[in-house]
Amino acid sequence: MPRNDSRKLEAFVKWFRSATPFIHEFGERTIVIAFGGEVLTDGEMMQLAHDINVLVSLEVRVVLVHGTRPQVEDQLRQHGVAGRYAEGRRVTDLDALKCVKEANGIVRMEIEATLSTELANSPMAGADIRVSSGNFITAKPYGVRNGIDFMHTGEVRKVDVEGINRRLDDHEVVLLSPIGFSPTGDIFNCTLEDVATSVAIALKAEKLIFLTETMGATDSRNKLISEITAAEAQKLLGESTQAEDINYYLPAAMRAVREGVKRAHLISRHVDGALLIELFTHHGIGTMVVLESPDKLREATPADVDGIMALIDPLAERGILVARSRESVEKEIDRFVVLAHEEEVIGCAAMNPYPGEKIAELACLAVNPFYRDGGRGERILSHIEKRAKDRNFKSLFVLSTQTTQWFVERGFVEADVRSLPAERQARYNHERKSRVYTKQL
Ligand code: 1C4
Repeated sequence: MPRNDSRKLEAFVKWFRSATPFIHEFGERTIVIAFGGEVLTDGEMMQLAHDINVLVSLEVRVVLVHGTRPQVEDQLRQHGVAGRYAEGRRVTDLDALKCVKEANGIVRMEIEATLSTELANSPMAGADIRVSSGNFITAKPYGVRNGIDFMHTGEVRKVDVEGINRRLDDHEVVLLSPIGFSPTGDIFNCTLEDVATSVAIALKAEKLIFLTETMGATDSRNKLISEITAAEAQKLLGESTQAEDINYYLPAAMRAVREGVKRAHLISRHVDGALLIELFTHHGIGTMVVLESPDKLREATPADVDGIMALIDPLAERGILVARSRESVEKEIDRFVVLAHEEEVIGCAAMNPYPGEKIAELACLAVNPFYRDGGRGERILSHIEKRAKDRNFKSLFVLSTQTTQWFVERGFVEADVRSLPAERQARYNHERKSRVYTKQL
């Protein structure tokens, strides 16, 4: 076998095994996936169907909620009806309602057709997905707001949980349109995010996933945020500019996690396989919204020594960290803090005090490679800075060979070895030639 192929196979086996915990986690759980009508107009429905097929084959209970905005716009144009929006919602008069009904019929049929594909030599071979739709959503009128009568625009009033669960128990995929019915027989045009969120909450779903135009929510430097709590997201919306659809989906995700959905995700609809990457890899691809961060920063205990060693040994081997014996870590465990992700140690650092000089050293800083670039390193650093400040230290220093820039970007300035406490100077390894950086607190 050519060497390249054997490498690819090794990577495949490694990936498949690493996905096993996620497969265990999601089997028989409910996942609600919401996507705009653009997925169909842009020809992305088949790739989404491939991912849905994988989930169904793993016995995930899948609920799909589709949008129809481009299709409704198309119907309005064809029928010469002027579309009206207020407060970010469509005002649905009787003419618009006709277009909404036609658009929903078209979209639903196209999705059902795509999910029915079973072509040999394609990922859909032998798929046999059964799709179920129905009057699962009861809606009420959005009403008259600020003098605007929204007419047939509605809001979700009730979700037929039992009806949906019966279909899911029968291993069917439930497909919902952004439409609700009233006990008086009226039809209401609802928003995709309202239907998806209400359904995810009512079903106590494991996950609510929105497929978005961009990669997800971004911070003030326009960098993707991979994980955010509902409270942080609230603050972010007040302080930053997000892509248009994120302004709808992020509040919906916040509402979902505040009302019992475990996690909500915003992931790009343009990346082939985004759904699988988000669900079956450690790092994911988009923004995950949680009620509380599963990462807990806390003082280390002797039970964390194994986790710390697993984290720092590979870095010491590469010369990034100084090698430490298990015994030395055990002995100095009360100097360490750890960042634990549901009991797994994914980050650590130690603070070595020099009380005579009122100076402290930040040492042994590491974050598990799977969890990097999510602000965790900075969180640990801030914690150590606070710890040092609380103990009346004047400054914090670090020794580093390969991470100098990271500290400079966080307010550290280069200093001379001679500025270190005498005791630390005596232990300075002149062969290693680490550079010294310091920060006033
Ligand atoms: N240089 C510059 N930037 C870097 C970087 C590096 N080596 N590594 C990551 N970054 C950037 C990323 O590109 C990203 O940039 P962006 O996209 O935000 O512009 C940003 O940092 C990510 O920051 P974050 O807050 O999300 O941080 P995390 O990724 O969660 O964690 C660590 C950052 C540096 C902690 C992480 O990359 C890591 O674990 N790296 C390997 C270990 C490491 O380098 N630790 C710091 C060692 S210096 C040693 C000891 O043993 O006591 C050596 C002592 C001696 O004598 O030499 C220390 C302190 O532990 N000293």
